[in-house]
Amino acid sequence: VCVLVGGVGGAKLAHGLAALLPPENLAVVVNTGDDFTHYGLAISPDLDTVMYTLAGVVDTANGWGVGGDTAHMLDMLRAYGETPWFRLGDRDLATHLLRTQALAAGEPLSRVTARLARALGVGPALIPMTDDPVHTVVETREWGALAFQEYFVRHRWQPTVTAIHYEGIERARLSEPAAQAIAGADVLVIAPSNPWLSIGPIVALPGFRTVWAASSAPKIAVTPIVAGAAIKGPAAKLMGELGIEVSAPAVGAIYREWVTGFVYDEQDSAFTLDGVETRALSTVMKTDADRAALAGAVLGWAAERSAHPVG
Ligand code: FO1
Repeated sequence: VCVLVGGVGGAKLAHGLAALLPPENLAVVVNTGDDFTHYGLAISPDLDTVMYTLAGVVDTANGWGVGGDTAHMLDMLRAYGETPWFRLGDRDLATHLLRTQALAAGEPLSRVTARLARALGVGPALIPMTDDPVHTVVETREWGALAFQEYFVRHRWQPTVTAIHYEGIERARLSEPAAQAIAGADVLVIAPSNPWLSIGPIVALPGFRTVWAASSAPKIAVTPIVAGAAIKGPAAKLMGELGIEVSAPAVGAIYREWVTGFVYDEQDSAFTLDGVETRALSTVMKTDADRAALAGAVLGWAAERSAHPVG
């Protein structure tokens, strides 16, 4: 199984899949458009969120960072007169130090990511969408162009978004490990991450469309919008600002060209999507059991579809 994920929401479904599958049967392809350099450190928030979640060490209250981490480094920055807006924990810092050192020595992001994940005991393959620099830029009415973390964390995704673009995407390529994971998968899953900020960069990568289209595996996306709202993060607000109806059918229409099946939440009313089967499941994951249940239901549906491939 290969699942495309962004941050916290996607990490939950990846965690559910990891609970059900032998580690060698799961590959997680992660968005790196949120990556940025902060105090000289190479930060990959979505990779770290998925890694810590699959390693069972994530801060469960936030969904990111290391559980029980301390903030002495941040305190020392303040002692120097800094006002740190991006909360880097002391344990989390080790990840950024080693990644920064490896990238500076010329090691590809996919290689250092695999090394760190293995060291933390993560079984499934943790794969960056690309080894090339891609930066999601959010155009806002109030502040102009903002780097992703400036928009998401510093401004708490409150600015009004007028456009989004992925800087560097034309010169980037889907990473080789990601291409192999997609080509080799019996089931392809798009996790309930933000379609524009998390899944968008992955599907926009040169090389993605070809390898995705070449697969005859069931391709199932899970809605990040339930009852007209996002579970977490700016997806609903963003859709409103981009003039898109804030609903599961609207997300389904965006994913239509990429998937064979679309999962919406049982709270929402049934709808059809031409050429794509839709299915109502319980998609809100509050507990680990919810995560495994949703993962199991998605895999179960894929198994049905594999038995009777449509078209
Ligand atoms: N998100 C926040 O809202 N505030 C933070 O201070 C913050 C720090 C942070 C540090 C490391 C890391 O890996 C993630 C962190 N995040 C923080 C989450 C991150 O900005 C977002 O979850 C993703 O980029 C969006 O998917």
